[in-house]
Amino acid sequence: MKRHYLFIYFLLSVFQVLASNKEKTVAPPAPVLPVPTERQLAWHEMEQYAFVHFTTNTFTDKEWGYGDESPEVFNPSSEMDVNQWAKAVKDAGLKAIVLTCKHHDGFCLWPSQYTDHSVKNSKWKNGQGNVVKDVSEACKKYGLKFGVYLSPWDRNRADYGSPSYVEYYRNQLRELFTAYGPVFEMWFDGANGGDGYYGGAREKRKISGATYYDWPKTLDIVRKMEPNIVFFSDAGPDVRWCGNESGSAGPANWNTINTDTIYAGKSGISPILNLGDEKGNKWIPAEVDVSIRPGWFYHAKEDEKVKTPENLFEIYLSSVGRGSNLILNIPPDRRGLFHENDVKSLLGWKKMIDEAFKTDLALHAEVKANTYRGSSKNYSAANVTDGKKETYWATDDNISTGNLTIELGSKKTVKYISIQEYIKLGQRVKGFTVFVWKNNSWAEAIKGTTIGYKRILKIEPIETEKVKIEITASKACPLISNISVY
Ligand code: FUL
Repeated sequence: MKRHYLFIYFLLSVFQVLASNKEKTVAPPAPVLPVPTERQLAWHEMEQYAFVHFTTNTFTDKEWGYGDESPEVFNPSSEMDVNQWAKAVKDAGLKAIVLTCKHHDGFCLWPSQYTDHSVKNSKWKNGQGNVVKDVSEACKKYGLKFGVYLSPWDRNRADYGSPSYVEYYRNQLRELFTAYGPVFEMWFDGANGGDGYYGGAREKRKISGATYYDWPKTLDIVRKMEPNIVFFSDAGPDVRWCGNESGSAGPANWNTINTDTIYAGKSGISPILNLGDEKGNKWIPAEVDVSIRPGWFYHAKEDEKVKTPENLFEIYLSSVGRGSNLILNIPPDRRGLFHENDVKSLLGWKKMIDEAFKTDLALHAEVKANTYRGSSKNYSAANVTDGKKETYWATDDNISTGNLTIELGSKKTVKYISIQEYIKLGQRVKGFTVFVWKNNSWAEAIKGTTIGYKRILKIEPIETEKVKIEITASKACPLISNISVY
């Protein structure tokens, strides 16, 4: 009897060795270039964060200060509380705050040693306050990341347009990055409107955006201080603008663009930035910037124009739901607080997201694929519902289509489907269709093009027991890391 057991044990061990050898023999897919860097991957996973626009404009009721504002006008009340901002941001499920440390008017929210045009000459806290320090500390307290917006265009500086201004700008970056880090993202605004105060000159100045700032050198200085930072600007180098300020990434959204094409066609770049470029040679994903109000800065007259939770939910679907990150601006008011209406909308929005995506009906559900790479379980269908981001379903190299059927166990109401590609090895999928099981056959629910980091599809609500995702076109063998059904 004992020998019998030993023999079975022996057979099982042999089988296990053979099976594990078999897994090892199936090579992983080769990357489809370009692929994201580690810091870009970390950025993708953040999905959404807050923008905060605050400066003298808040007190002069402007969107773009001319640069001649007296620092004295910056005077939030004693109620000012950056922890209220951070708490609202955290409660809304946002992961960071990017602060306008200096907007186009040149006023600095920290007491920079390189200018008098800052909080140190404001009435606020008798010139002893420091908004940048306070916000970076509040972020740490609430477990949020901190980001810096420092407008390259400066309508206050007399030397704007000459080389000394570029040195001034770099000195300010050194100040900010040594005192208030870590900084996850640096936001370089592309606006260069021309006219301004410029130390009293009150004239129009034109610079060449491509050469004046000598960006490679500036980025190098910052990267040395903050190696993991991502740089946002119209065209990267880490993150690109989505081409509009209305809250929507492209219906097809490639994380890749070809920067040569962008600079060549400067005037018509918005569509390229919005859609990306399937043949792009650089990984530069899109960020969607939009304000919760019509303006970027607080204006009392817009108190009743705050976007509703429903508006924000639609924006979420057309940004995060299209594989972009969302940066949502919430401008503090003259008290130095997020206005009640804004906080109410934020929380209402969070509630809608929580309700819509509360239960992933596909988590650990049974999945079947019509094909999978080398018949190896390393690449099998079960990887898309195991809740792990490092596992994925893949096909053989010569196969660029395939389908995955998710069994929900019983009839469930389905409203949303979320699909994620394993982007570490490049963005691949060019076309897909979602089907639902209806009246004993497959009915098309929705069609799409790109997937990328995440694609959330809203479908006509249906009671169904299974959902099928058909990949209809892909640059190379498709790699799907996750499918969720809600
Ligand atoms: C634009 C700026 O001109 C606006 O004032 C705002 O800061 C927005 C985020 O970017 O280019």
